[in-house]
Amino acid sequence: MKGTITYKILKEHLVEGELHQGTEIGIRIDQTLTQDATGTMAYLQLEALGIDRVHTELSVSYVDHNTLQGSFENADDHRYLQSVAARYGIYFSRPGNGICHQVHLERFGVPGKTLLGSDSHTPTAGGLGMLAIGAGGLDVAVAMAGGPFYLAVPSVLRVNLVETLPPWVGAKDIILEILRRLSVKGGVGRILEYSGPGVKGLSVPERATITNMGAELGATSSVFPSDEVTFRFLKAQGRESAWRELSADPDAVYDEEITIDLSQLEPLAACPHSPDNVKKIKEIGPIAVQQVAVGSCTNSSYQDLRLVAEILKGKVIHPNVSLVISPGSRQVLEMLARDGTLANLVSAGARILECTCGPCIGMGQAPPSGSVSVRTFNRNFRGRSGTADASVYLTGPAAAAATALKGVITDPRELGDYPAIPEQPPVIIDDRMIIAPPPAGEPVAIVRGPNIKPLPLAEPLPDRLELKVLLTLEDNVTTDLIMPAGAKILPLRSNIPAISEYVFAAVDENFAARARAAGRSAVVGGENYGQGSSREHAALAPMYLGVRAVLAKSFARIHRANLVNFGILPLTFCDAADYDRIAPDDLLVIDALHAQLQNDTITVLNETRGSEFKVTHGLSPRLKEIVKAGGLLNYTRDKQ
Ligand code: MIC
Ligand code: SF4
Repeated sequence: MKGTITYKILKEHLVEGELHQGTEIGIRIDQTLTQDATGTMAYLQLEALGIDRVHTELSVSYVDHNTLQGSFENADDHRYLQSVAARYGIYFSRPGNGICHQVHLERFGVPGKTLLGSDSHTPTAGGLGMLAIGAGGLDVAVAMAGGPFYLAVPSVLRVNLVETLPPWVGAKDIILEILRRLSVKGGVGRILEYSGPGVKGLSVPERATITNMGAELGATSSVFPSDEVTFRFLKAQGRESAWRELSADPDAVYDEEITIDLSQLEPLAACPHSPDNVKKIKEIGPIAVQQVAVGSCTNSSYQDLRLVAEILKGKVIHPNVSLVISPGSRQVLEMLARDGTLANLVSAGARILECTCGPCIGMGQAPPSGSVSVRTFNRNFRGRSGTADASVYLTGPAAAAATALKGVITDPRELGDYPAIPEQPPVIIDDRMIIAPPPAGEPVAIVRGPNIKPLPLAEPLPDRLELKVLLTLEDNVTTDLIMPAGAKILPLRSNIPAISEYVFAAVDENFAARARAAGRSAVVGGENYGQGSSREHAALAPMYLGVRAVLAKSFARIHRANLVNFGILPLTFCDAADYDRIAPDDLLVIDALHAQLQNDTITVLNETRGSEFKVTHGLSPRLKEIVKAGGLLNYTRDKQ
């Protein structure tokens, strides 16, 4: 990876280990971000770490997910987050100010710096040339406390962009094409580094659409060079002093390479229920649509919404379609409002929502039963919209607007000539909805609502485990399946006992009761177990219910790290065929576990079937100690 942007940034931040692919390194984290749905846990953990003030160059706490206030919980959490931010020296982006990734891009991102965020789409800032990584809240808390972030050195995949995009084809189509080629697990263990002559034609928000959805590939991160386009973006934001040039050396060594000829791309859509189920829109056919949603951290920039408005201008949406728009930030919304674009959207029939994640995480606007929803978002997992039997298609903003007009999934090229988009007005810079922390030493009281319950800790890892198998699951299990989100469950994010009742609820509504009855238990999965969100609740809540091991064919990076952080063993089958030889209710026994952890493989006895099989743990010496201690908090506390 010598000479790549990835290598340069990792090298500048290396504090432990060596840069050899696959080995564990520790890097210094310059900036952190959290959002409210993961933030309450992250800050409870930060409090437990017992520091006085954050050690990062910059830490920002955003409120953008849990913004419907149907009851007191979310509002209480916002107040807790505001007070804890002031207490520890963290900037607080108030509810309404925007989606964390969009605001971070606009106001805080710096090329060449490292950013760790408790949200899987943190790599959005890679569009600015940052090395931005998503992680569990506990890892982010440790980074805020000045600790390194540990990761296995990824391989670097060069994505060579050549030629230019045709009219009506956008950045979303580029990343959908990559998802089509590589699949939702194609990025695991990799950083995607963009280069080639096609890069300069992409604006920073377009680049950010692409790096954002690197999360859907399972990639550790995605990064663009920092060039003149980056400079112009930062200058427009009044932040040109943050710019530095960053590009790969001409003789940079990449581990792999793919080339995308932009001129050959067509409008694409990810079909239900996976972001890699990508087809050309013209081949999907005119399926009737009941909802179109524009926004999310993928496609909610001024540029995206302006395009939608130009397409809708003077027209009105189809009578069977509800069009909802959630702008990415207050900056975007204010610009749209001041230049009249907002009026065009409203007049076309758009329902304007807050500048938040909103429908993307099922926080309102669940589509009707059995309906089709076309969204400019990044995830279309079954049930995530809040409607179990809805079918969600992911497209770019042009296709979404065309679909809203026609009432059926529409290739935007059917609209004729691409609209003339006027020059973007000057960016409105107003940070008054971002509250800077008071100077160090000023007393701040932390305000805790009754929904905030203490953090449960796991017991240290016993030497003998008897585990009842609760579920055997397919490939690509998402964290949305393990720990669902949505308007009803998200307000319980600060209350593990309450939220744990919903673990795997879509698979088995008695899961929590069965887990409690089993005492210690295990879950079995296929490939890429735990893809998607960084929510550590998908590890923490099962741990609270007694799950002590997950056996799978392979794991998604962030979820695997979260399992270890909460004392759950992530075990990989040595022979994938053993997956077929386990059934729910089997009793698995692991003897002399501590000694076995010293070896590469562990022998598991399936007592129910009288058979034995082998698994690997792949844990570094540090991770072994963490899992033995019953998680990272115990481990850190024991070391103090
Ligand atoms: C998501 O898109 O699934 C989320 C909600 O932003 C999550 C974080 C969470 O579950 O709070 C993510 O992507 O990490
Ligand atoms: Fe929010 Fe959706 Fe982005 Fe997650 S993917 S941060 S829920 S907008």
